[in-house]
Amino acid sequence: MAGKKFRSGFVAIVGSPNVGKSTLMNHLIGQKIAITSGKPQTTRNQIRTIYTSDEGQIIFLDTPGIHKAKNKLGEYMDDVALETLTEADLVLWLVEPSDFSGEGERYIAGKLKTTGKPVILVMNKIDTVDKKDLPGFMDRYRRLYPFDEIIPVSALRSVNTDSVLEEIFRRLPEGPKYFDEEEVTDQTMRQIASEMIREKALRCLKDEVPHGIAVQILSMKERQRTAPQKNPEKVYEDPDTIWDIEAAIITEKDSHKGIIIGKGGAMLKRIGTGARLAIEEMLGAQVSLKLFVKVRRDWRDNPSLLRNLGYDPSQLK
Ligand SMILES: Nc1nc2c(ncn2[C@@H]2O[C@H](COP(=O)(O)OP(=O)(O)OP(=O)(O)O)[C@@H](O)[C@H]2O)c(=O)[nH]1
Ligand SMILES: [Mg+2]
Repeated sequence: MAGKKFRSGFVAIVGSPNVGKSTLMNHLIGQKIAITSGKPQTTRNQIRTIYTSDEGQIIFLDTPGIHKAKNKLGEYMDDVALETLTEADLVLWLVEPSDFSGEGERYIAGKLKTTGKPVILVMNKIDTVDKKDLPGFMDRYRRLYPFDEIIPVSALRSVNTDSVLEEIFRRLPEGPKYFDEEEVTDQTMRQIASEMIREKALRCLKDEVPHGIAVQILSMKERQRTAPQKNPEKVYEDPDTIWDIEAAIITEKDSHKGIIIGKGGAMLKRIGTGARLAIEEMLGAQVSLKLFVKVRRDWRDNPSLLRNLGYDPSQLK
């Protein structure tokens, strides 16, 4: 009997900010690679992750939420998302369950039309609405665009997410295994560590402060443990290694610097502890994390600072 065809391809995940793109991608690959938060504009760059099974290989391309940009960083983020469409064999367009499709949705639909790529509409967060409203919401979107498929899911509660994988595989061409199956992402440990610090800052800080921050890893080095563990009850995969990480949280305003540090340093400590635990989990080893706060006025509009922080327009095609 002939074996089943191996299918592979690139799948872009696009949509408005905060609809759950990164949550869905992490869930589908079964690992947390992209950071997530309840605040819009969490993802700032394209993040590739790789899902490999007997059936085939999917390279997911998570993107920043498409929005009305207010600064160069925002423009860069929109460009990243739109550029990603050109790389994809298939597009997952994520929306929230509602019958409201506004200006943002029409804009995205227009862009998708020009690519001519197959598009699956994923209606996420269905745990937040009454089931009986879903057919109406889906009909409304069906009229907006000729989707190949519409799939209602809840990424957070793992509802119907397997059918996303099934429907993707049904549409991918026969193809090679582009990456080794142990390979899960294109992100370096340094990038993930930096993002984990930003995630904790996003989650701990309020209002406009988190949008104006960036994280820069100043150094990240491993060394051999020489003294016994101070907290012997904690079990690390690699107990003999300690990672020393120094990172700066960049902010735009002096007033924000004060908020990030907090009373007696309490906020920075909270961000640092949360980030350290997440990085320890990722590295499977003890981490010593030193965090600083630096003010760089208008970094979000400063091309050379943007480049320095990894938001490089010249990397786009
Ligand atoms: N109730 C519910 N919340 C969800 C679901 N999926 C994601 N969320 C939440 O929605 C928020 C945004 O999730 P993200 O994954 O960061 O959204 P995103 O689309 O990647 O956002 P950007 O990167 O800012 O464009 C987080 O608080 C998630 O926990 C879901 O299925 N149900
Ligand atoms: Mg995201």
